[in-house]
Amino acid sequence: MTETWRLRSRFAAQLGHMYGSEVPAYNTLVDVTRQVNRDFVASYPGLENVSDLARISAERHGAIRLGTLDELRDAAILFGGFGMSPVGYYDLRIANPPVPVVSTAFRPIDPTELAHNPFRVFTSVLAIADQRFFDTDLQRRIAAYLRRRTLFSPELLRLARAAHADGGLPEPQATQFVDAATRAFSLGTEPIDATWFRELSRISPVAADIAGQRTTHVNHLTPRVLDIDELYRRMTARGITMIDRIQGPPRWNGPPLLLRQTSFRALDEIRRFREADGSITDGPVRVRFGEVEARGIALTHKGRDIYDALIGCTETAVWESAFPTTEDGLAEADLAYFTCRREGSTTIREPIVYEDFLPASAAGIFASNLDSASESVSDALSADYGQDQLEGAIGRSILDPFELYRKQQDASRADQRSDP
Ligand code: OOG
Ligand code: NI
Repeated sequence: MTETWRLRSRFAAQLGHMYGSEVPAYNTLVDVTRQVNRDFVASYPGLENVSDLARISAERHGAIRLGTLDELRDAAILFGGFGMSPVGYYDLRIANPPVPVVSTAFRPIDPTELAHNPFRVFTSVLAIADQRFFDTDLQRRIAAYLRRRTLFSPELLRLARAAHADGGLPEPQATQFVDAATRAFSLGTEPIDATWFRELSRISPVAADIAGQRTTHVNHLTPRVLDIDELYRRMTARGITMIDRIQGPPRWNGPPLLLRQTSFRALDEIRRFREADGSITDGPVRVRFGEVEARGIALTHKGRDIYDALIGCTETAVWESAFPTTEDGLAEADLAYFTCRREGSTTIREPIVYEDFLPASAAGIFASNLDSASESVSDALSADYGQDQLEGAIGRSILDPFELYRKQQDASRADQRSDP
């Protein structure tokens, strides 16, 4: 029996292998990330207490984009087979700039499972029925196009259900499951309908990426780096043009908070198109990119409110006056989550690493990697794509990240008290 977490780490590794062959700059990014992490750990002995380098080196998040709530339901079944549950609801339609999607992230939630392999996938669904982005005629045509495609085969979903029910799969099903799941996210090779794709691209590049072709694909795969400023410098020194900034707070004189991310645009990928006259042509499509992230402490609601109020601010001094610059200070002010552990007669406090995403960075990452600047938004009434609708499609609730961190913190405190 291959246990769930082993299926998950094989899936993450195989996706990385596939993505690296599709987007070679990803391999460079992973190499540089590994070097930066090694150098960082070498210069800060004792870091193993904060997070484990082996976990960090294997750590990735992927991003995928789906067309419908039915496709989301199938994705939830697929990821369920890898022990990944939906956590967090992100409405990127109200982000700045607006993106016509709503999202959740599938990830392991149990601390032991996270320690084994924390693979997570940011999963977005096109808000087709939202009139602010798409008029009625286009909505109808997008929906008709998407109805005719199947992203995840019945056989793949059957394996996922079995893996979920049994906590893993025996061979050869385990290999079949991982292979088929990986293939479901490979870049399509069938010719793209040129007229349809170009029409959608003019209205919404995100819609073209999602609903302009018969398959989905990994949009990016993101390694975790311990010093993102250093990574940014080294990638730039290698001649790779990064987006103009690192999303998130500036580097400051305190512990890393939540998430900082940056990215570079992948090169054009040559895809085949079927023109209106039936001829096949080659053309560039440029939607995939390389992203990298640094993860810090999970903030409480109280901490997050301060963070959100400051997020546009790049002045280190402002951050340092709004937040305590030590872990002790953050803990005492109830701004961040920690677990505690007894070692001999002393209690050691450890920050809980943020495992989730941020709507502002997510929208920024979407937008910074599109050809045209932004989506056109009218002020027509918004169709609802609330959390409850996503939950209805998936058939289970979407977990609240704050609750997960709080429970983890409470559980470690309760262990302390019951320890003799
Ligand atoms: C997802 C963007 C969100 C992140 O790291 O915030 C994301 C996408 O581009 O599809 O991956
Ligand atoms: Ni990402």
